[in-house]
Amino acid sequence: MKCKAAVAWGPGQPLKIEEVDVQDPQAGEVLVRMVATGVCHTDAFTLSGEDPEGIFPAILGHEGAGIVEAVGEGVTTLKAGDHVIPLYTAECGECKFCKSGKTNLCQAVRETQGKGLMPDGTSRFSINGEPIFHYMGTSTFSEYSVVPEIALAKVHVDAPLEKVCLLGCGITTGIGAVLNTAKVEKGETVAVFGLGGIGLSVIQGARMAGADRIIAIDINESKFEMAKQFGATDCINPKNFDAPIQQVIVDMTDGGVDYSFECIGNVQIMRQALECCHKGWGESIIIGVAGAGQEISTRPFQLVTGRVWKGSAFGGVKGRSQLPGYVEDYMNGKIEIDPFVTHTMPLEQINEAFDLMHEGKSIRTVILF
Ligand code: NAD
Ligand code: AHE
Ligand code: ZN
Ligand code: ZN
Repeated sequence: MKCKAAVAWGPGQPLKIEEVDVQDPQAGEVLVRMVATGVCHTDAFTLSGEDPEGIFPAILGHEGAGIVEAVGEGVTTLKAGDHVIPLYTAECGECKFCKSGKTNLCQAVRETQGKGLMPDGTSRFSINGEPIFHYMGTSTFSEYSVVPEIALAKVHVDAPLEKVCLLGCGITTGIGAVLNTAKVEKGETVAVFGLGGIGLSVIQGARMAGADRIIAIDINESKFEMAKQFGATDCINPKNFDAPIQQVIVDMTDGGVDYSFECIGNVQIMRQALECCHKGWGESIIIGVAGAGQEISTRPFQLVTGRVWKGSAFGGVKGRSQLPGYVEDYMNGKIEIDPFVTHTMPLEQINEAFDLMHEGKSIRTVILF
């Protein structure tokens, strides 16, 4: 079949709307008609050329929701008409990682996914016979995408796909990092660096966990109002202080926070986030994604004296088994999504969504197909 997709032809170039050929789903694969997709900073990161795994030409997008159009041979858990969220972290249930009980990082299709290919080593997308690469196994910036069965979460048929698409990455990542990775407890103190879709979701998660004090940090003060709405108790701009921000936070909190979260992708801020943690027990969770060649550093003494550095991917959430519950938590009012959708637009305007993000004017733009 043919459909419309936004193609990334090369690093730093605007996406171009093209008619692409989409091959039928093969064994174990599913054809999804996309209904909506968010635009996450990671899409911009890969488009910038900073992603060591970034390959072009590709169809980006990994925060989508859609409806199963057709299934390939041997697919048993999904059928045409099912409502689904594509997962960049699959869940096969059988690999060493899935069985470990220690991680959500299923590796069943990760290797080919990182090469922009389906598990059989080929692409389902082409233009004039030339392959176009998949992205994160999801390629949601396309009217139709082919996704492995094990990388689709079946969600409640009544859930509004133009909202729950954001559970395909940003909101789940933030809430999950608090509840699964950090395991924040009632009464604890949290610092959140970066107040985009991820940081605001961390704040939402921290409030759900019952954190007492939630310190929100950003250099764009227009983000503070929404941070407060989600539960931030203090909003600070590092530019307003002479002292390093980690020192400011340590002074504000009688020795440091119990947990901090880096939601920017800046290795200098990752250091600040670690060093604002309380001696003896404070944990810092890295969520932001940093470019090729970037490395983190701190004095080892920071760790010797009990601070802990951790990372979190997709909030530690196992997509097939746990994401349907997140969707239901949205439907029953436990998770907020609507305020995150600051803009909606058709696929043709997708480059404006990237502009809004870079200008700091959006939290999430949702592309409606
Ligand atoms: P975003 O662009 O919407 O938000 C980033 C925020 O950081 C903005 O509010 C910006 O003003 C702020 N910021 C930038 N530089 C700053 C600085 N020096 N000090 C303080 N604040 C600063 O991005 P997003 O979509 O929320 O994504 C955030 C990061 O999380 C990105 O690196 C993204 O790639 C990553 N991410 C990781 C995962 C994961 O599973 N680990 C999932 C989704 C996104
Ligand atoms: N490809 C990059 C790393 C990108 C990255 O860390 N991705 C996160 C999700 S970001 C979603 O917005 C992730 O889940 N990582 C785990 C994984 O298996 O990719 C690089 O540096 O090579
Ligand atoms: Zn993302
Ligand atoms: Zn697995």
